[in-house]
Amino acid sequence: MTNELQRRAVLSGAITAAALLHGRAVAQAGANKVIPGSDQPPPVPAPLANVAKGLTRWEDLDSWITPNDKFFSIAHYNRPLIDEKAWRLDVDGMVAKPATLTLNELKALPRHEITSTLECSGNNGLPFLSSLVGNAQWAGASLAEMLRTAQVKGGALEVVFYGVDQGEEVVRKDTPIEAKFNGTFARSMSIDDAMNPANLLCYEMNGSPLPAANGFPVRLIVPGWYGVANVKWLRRIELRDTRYMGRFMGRDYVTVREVQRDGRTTVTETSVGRMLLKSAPARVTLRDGHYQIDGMAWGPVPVAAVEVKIDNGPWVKADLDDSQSEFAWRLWHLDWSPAPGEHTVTSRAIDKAGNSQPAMDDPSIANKKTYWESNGQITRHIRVA
Ligand SMILES: Nc1nc2c(c(=O)[nH]1)N[C@H]1C(S)=C(S)[C@@H](COP(=O)(O)O)O[C@H]1N2
Ligand SMILES: [Mo]
Repeated sequence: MTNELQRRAVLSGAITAAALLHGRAVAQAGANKVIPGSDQPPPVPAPLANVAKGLTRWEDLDSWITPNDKFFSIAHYNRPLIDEKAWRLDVDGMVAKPATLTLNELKALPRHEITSTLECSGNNGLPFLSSLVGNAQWAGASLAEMLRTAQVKGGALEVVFYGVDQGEEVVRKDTPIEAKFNGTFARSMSIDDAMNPANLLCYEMNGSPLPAANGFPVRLIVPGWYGVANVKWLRRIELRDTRYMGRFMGRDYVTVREVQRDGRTTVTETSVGRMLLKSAPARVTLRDGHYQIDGMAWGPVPVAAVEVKIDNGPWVKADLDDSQSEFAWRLWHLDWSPAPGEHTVTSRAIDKAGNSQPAMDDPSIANKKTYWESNGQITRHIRVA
């Protein structure tokens, strides 16, 4: 965290003293030796290199707040560069008071801040998709207040959020009824979900205007939901009385799982929505002969505990940082005295209700046919000299 950011964080009171202390611990860690995992992911294959960018090594995710220059970005179509003076946000459809807002008008609305963790639901779903997660302090206008001002009409069912970015889509490809069209990145939510007071029409990330890659000038922040719900380069908010079934609701980011029902195997196909309970061992450091494992844990509800398994040993409780905020990840640490050689380090998060992050062979992971929502336990490989 930069000094400027720390100063702002202190001023805004949004980051706890413990988090700053941790920041200091990391800053002092210059003398620490980071032992990089011997399991670094392969590079993102060329056709996807523009889709997934800025994948930070787990070892470099070493602070509670992920700085903007270390934050990953995902773009399924183009990466628009928007002129903030020309930018407008339309609020229309089933509302009594449709509106078009400029950036200054949006910024003039009451400002809200939230620190929340954003994870791409593809994270850890494929070998090259790794560390697609970060934690930032977001600021913007309240979506719920905006919707109340627009006066949603009775009978409205969903809110659709459209980005500026577009690309060619094909339905029934290579058949006589193939249809091509120009698709727009969009996601929908129920009105209930959209009215969550935590949701932001966000224009600021860690005290700076949103970077272009993360949605400049305005994006949606939906704390507790997977990345895909957090529409960037926001252009339009539409209220509808029918379900929106665009690519990112109905065809892509659809998790297919085999489930047992009455002794038979059936399949569920569900749109990626709320984040799942997850944790990761991020790095191992060596200082004055002492090893420490650092990681983070996050989920749809606050994480209550993290346990770590070394090789095939027992699960051991890690120390949780008290850098907490309802929707933000928690940092955790474990002292370690390894023998020289190759080791595995596995972590699992546990929530307040006692639910545990599933093992990779748990049916919820093993019987999943698509790669999204891969919240199975992550095992890192570490070679100790
Ligand atoms: N307009 C638009 N919004 C988008 C996307 C996109 O391609 N276009 N990708 C989504 C996905 S899949 C993720 S994981 C998050 C990533 O947010 P970030 O790029 O700020 O890290 O943005 C979401 N919002
Ligand atoms: Mo994503």
